[in-house]
Amino acid sequence: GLNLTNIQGDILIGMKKNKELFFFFSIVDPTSFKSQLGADILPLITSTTELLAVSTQPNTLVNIAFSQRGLTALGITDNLGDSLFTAGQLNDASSLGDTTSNWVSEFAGTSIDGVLLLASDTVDNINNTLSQLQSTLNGSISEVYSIQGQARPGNEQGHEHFGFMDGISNPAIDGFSTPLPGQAVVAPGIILVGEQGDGTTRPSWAIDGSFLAFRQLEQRVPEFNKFLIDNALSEPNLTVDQNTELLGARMMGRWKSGAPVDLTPLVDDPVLAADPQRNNNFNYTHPDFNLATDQSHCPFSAHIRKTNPRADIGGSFSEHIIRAGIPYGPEVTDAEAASNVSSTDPTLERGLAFVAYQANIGNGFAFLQQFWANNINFHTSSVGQDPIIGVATPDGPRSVGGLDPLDSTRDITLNQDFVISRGGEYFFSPSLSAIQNTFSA
Ligand code: N7H
Repeated sequence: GLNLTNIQGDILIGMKKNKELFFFFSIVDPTSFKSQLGADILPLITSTTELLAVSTQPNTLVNIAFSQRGLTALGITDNLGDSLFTAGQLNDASSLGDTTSNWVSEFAGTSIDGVLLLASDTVDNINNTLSQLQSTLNGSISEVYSIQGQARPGNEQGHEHFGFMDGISNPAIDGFSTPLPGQAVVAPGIILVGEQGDGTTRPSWAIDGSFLAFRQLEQRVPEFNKFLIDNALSEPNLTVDQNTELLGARMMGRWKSGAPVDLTPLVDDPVLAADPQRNNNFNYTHPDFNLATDQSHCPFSAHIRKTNPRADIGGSFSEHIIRAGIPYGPEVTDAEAASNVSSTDPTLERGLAFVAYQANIGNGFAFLQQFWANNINFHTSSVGQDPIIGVATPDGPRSVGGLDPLDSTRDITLNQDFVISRGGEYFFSPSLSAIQNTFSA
């Protein structure tokens, strides 16, 4: 079995708190930082074992990860064997389809050495732990940038800013978690470096670490809502509101409740959505159904089908990630809702603080974004990009096929992108023993 006391908690099961702070830092004094990391910070790092039992969870959960720049600052010269990590995310921006003028300057700069992830039920708890860490570190690191993530309020808890329930589908790790019906099962080495299934040569200390792909993904919610209204579908037995919801559900592959359109194509089913035995138990095949041509249940371009094509590509493949993101930013204001336009006030920016773990970034997050979501010919010629996370090319607006169940040959043109990358960074989340023996030594 896996050494769960050695693996940082966020990787396999997610910290899953209502508040999470991403504190991006630069290392100012490597020598002091190293001794503080081993002596004072390491005891605060939450392992998978601690996270698994509510009774052993501290008030504030803490994880830490380092960029290549951070490794270099600490004098760690071993090659981790992941070229995208080594080069940093800014060098990957054009492959990902990003417009770097949209990047926040701190991600486009070169001073981020690492990130602290602090998660808790309250922002007060997080701030107390952060003050404690900062007084311990006594100036050996400095803040470059931070993002305060928070679950949405009330009934929207667990839903991202477009309104869809998130966090339903992640792969199960072979030998660690019992798969729910329909859940993909992957070898541990797809997520954890150095474990069975990781085909790359790594320094021995890197075992049980994982690469963390962080992305600040802005969501233009009023514009998304307006687009759904303007392009509402025309299923005969549905109301205009239901046809509006249907378009969003087909773009996502799930209803806002989380119910998969593959199982309930024309009406939402909140009971199905809430049932973990059923809400992920589909693979786009149906009896007497042509998997290669039939989009009546789920469009080929739907976000969840693009990013996890299940039986479309044979059901067993290694391009999987574990997602552990959280929304950031406030709710849509009345003024934004009335104008159908996102405010330019930076304090009103909202989106997803996206976190993906994998043992190989080029086979994980970057693969899903570049070769599946952004690729108009995946998994079938000319289906168009992922309508949620695809990116318009300079040639103009993009169109997406298969969204209209009454006419699957019809393309719907997206007048703009509703998710805008504000950049990010690639990090390595080391095991607790590596923090002790390699990062602190
Ligand atoms: Fe996506 N969303 O809320 O709209 N995502 N995602 N994602 N996503 C998923 O099944 C969303 C993004 C994946 O196993 C759901 O748990 C938003 C990126 C994968 O069937 C919802 C953004 C990448 C899955 C969203 C965003 C992915 C998935 C359904 C950006 C990778 C699992 C809930 C702002 C490159 C698919 C669920 C499966 C599911 C949303 C980004 C990947 C609702 C808003 C960048 C692999």
